Amino acid sequence: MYVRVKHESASTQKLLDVLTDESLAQEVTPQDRTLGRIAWHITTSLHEMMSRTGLDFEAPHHDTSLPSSAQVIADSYRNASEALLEAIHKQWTDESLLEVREMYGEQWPVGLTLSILISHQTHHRGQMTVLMRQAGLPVTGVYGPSRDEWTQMNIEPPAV
Ligand code: NI
Repeated sequence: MYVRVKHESASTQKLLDVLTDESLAQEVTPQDRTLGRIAWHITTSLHEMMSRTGLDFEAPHHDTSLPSSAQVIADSYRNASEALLEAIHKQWTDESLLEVREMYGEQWPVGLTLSILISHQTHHRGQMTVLMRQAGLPVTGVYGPSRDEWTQMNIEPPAV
């Protein structure tokens, strides 16, 4: 599970590292979250969800206002996920994953919360990659190569 969280953090970081300040305003409709808002939501979700399990680590809280700098968002995510991984390593054992905590009015084992954190991040990362395409940014692969990466490998991307 620890390795999985680490891999997911690295995939998210690769996307956050290519955001530009201008791209943060990219939106799909005016009613929906901008690219910057989604990136910040992913970042603050680490502490918002995991602190409910009792895990103690330093990271931006969910009510922290949206930074206007893409670099600040990327660095905040890097620091938050490093702090999260260190806290898991130091504060939990395999048995901790089976302990049940009150989460959003329900009873969830800690391992389930961790799994939902990952799914939640994957969901929003998918939204980010579409907005990143619309903003003209390069997209990195997550579970396989992106179109850009096929091209870098001198392989014809799969037919659309
Ligand atoms: Ni969400």
